[in-house]
Amino acid sequence: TEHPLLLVTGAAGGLGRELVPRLRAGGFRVRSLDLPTPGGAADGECDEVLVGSVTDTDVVDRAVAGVDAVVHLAGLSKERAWPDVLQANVHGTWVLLDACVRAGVTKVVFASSNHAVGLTGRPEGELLAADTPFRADSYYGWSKTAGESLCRLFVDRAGLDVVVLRIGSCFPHPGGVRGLSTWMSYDDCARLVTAAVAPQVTGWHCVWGVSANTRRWWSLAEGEAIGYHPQDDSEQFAAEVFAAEGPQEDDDLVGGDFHRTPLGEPN
Ligand code: 15L
Repeated sequence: TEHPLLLVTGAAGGLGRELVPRLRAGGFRVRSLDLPTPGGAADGECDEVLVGSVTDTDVVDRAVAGVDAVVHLAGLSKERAWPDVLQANVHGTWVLLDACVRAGVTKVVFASSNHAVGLTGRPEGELLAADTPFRADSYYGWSKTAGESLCRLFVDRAGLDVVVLRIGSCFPHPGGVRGLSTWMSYDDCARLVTAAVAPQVTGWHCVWGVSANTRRWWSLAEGEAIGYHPQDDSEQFAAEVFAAEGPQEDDDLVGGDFHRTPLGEPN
C-alpha cells in the first residue's frame, strides 16, 4: 500500500504519543491500541483508535486485522509486582503474537529494553553488540527477555518477521550522565521504527535503540544493517548535564540503578 497501516500498541504511553505523530508525518496510517488513559490518543491524532488491553484477545484480534505491521510498545515500563509484569508484558505479548499469526500479519516490532541486559558491565573502548546475552536487572528487565525469546519462537515456528529494539532512554533529554550514553531521541526512534517495519527486513533482528551518541556503549552496526541511520547525538546536552550533576557516575552497569530497587517494588 501507498500508506501502510501500522498498529501501535501502547500508543498513549510516553513513547507512543511521541512516535505516532512522527510516523503519520512519515506517511504511515496508524491504528492505536491502549488502555483508557486520561489524555490518551484523541480522535484525530490517530487514524483509528481502539481502547482496550493487549491481554484481551477479542480487542487484539480486532486491532491486528488488516494491518501491514505491528509496533508493540504496550506494557509496564518499569519495575512492578510480579503478577502485573507477567500479565501485561509477557502474556500481553503472547496474545498479540498469537493474534498476528491467526490474522496473517507477519511483521512485528517489539519494544524491548536495555534492562534485558541491565546487569552487563559498561564496556570501555569497545561497543556492546546488540545480541549481548540476557542479564536482566529486574522483573521488568526479565519480562523483556521473555518477550524477546517469545518473539524468537514465533519467528522460528510461525514465520513471523520480528525486529527487537533494545531501547535505551527515549526521553526529550538525556536526563543525566548515564543518559548521555543511553539516550535515543524521539526523531531517531521514529527513524528506527520506520526502518524496522520495512517489508524487506525479514526473519529475526535484534538492534539497540540508541542515538548516535558520542558516549554510547552500544553498537549501531546491527541497526545500520536494517537501514537505521540515527542523526542525533546527546553530546549537545553534555555541558548542561555535567553542570547539573557533575561527572560522577551512579552505577557501573548498563541498566544503571534498576538493580537497587528490590524485585517487584515499583521504581
Ligand atoms: C526503560 O526500559 C524504561 O522503560 C524507561 O523508563 C527508562 O528507565 C529506560 O529504560 C532507561 O534505562 O533509561
